Amino acid sequence: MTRGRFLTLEGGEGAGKSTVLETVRARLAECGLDVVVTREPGGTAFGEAVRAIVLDPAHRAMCAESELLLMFAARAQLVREVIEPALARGHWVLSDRFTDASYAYQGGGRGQPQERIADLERWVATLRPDLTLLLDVPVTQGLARAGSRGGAADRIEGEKEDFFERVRAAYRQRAAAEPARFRVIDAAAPLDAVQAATRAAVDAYVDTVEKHV
Ligand code: Z5A
Repeated sequence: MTRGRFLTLEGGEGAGKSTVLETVRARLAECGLDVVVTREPGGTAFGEAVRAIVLDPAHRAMCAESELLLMFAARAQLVREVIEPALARGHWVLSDRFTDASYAYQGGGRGQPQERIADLERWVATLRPDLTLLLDVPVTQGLARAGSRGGAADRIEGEKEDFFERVRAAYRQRAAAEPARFRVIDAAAPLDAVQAATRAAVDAYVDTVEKHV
């Protein structure tokens, strides 16, 4: 059986990942692929419990090291319990965030050294996505969108604008360093244009995979 492929969606606050996730899932299903959708932090009972802890504003005293380790604890569980078994079954896995988010948020945002994150990656989650769609939007625009949804900000959403500027810069650096894996989507555009660009990127990737099987 052919191993499945691993696709991830990344982006800053309010970039539109949750909205576009369904577009990607639907497109893959139209291509006749079995798709498993998941998210980080989360995606397992353990990971969802970790998510509740890391996003809870009551834990404002959480230090950057604890935050980084918790992200990787949830990731280790997700890889073993969900992602690897699904890929082995030949299913395609679509995840709302993965390790790039740790480089962007804990690395760029919190200033954790890249090498420390790379060590954790080598230890618990060597798996690399086959394709990563980065929804890139200017920080003020993304924050305005996220704010318009209403509701209380979680522990990370409550960070200041300069934190999200560093997150965005880290994402863009990663995309520039790995152009074969990343597709950067202009998420500042109207939603129908973002969805069209997303579908085009997914179609092009599925075409290349089909040519090689
Ligand atoms: N995190 C971390 O720090 N380290 C890690 O390793 C990992 C995660 C894995 C939870 O992630 C938090 O965990 C996240 C990073 C951290 N913290 N933050 N901030 P999450 O993905 O669950 O949460 P999120 O980033 O806060 O997602 P979000 O705010 O829900 O953003 P989104 O999913 O990208 O946006 P959306 O809900 O699809 O869209 C926002 C609104 O904008 C909504 O009303 C849409 O209708 C609207 N929208 C979307 N696109 C458009 C366009 N193109 N035009 C106009 N309006 C639009």
